[in-house]
Amino acid sequence: METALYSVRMRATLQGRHLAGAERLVAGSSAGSVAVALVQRAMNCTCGPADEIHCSLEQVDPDTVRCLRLPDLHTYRVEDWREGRRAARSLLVRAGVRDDIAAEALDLLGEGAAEGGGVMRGAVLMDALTGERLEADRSRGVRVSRMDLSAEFRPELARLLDAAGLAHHRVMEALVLAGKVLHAPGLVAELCWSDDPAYTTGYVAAPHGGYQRISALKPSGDPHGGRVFFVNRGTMPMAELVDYLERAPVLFNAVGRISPPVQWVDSDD
Ligand code: WAQ
Ligand code: MG
Repeated sequence: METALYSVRMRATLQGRHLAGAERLVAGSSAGSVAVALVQRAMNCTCGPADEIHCSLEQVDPDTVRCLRLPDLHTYRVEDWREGRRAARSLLVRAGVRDDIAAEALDLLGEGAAEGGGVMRGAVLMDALTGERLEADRSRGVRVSRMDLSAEFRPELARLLDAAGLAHHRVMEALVLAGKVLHAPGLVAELCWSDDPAYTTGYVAAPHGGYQRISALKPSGDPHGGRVFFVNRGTMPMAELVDYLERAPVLFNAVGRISPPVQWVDSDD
């Protein structure tokens, strides 16, 4: 690759409370318009408008970019958020998270994982076997950035998601974020649902399971949400893992399999 790339990051707050954030990795020629679009999104936020918006652009050496393939996408339909959380718990256990730790993590996101019960700007980093929280700052958490779809691949993925009835921008963004997270060494699983009160679908991502959507992980109207990255602490120093998540540039240029939705069935395996 010969063109310069820019990491574009936006975060917006209202009275100090996290409202929205976004991260892109784009060619210099489109960095300006992408930055404007992210700032506009923060201004139009349904729970806003924000009273403080930070947008930063940083050049990234194109020779350091890894090109990767997106995970397979699955969708499980559940009756309600309670069944959704049971589904998430079993998918986390399947991925290698201890059962009681999975349950604790679900409660933690449900209550608000930041100090004082608010929504964190980034993710909780949790030991998959002890439940210990490893992130340095419990309000900021670990913020994954420097990942995106390649410019050539973006329209193709948009078409495929659209055909699958998944045109919402949240799906594409979460798929890209989970794609980067799943390539982190020592990463066992990711649990996520949005802090947007109107968006109840969430997911469990895992290296073998892929991006596993669950139609409801919280009741409609609930403003809590967040992410938990479960890690196997023996695999690599945590500082290196965090450095990969926050700094290593990754572009996706290939799609995984997109499966049609299926009903979740509880099982005891
Ligand atoms: N790095 C780490 N954590 C993040 C990041 C990031 N770049 N961005 C957001 N978070 C955390 C933060 O705590 C947010 O409060 C929380 O995740 C939720 O962020 O397939 O929209 O942007 O239908 O609200 C998932 C399902 C949607 C999509 C997730 O998350 C689908 C979503 P949001
Ligand atoms: Mg949000």
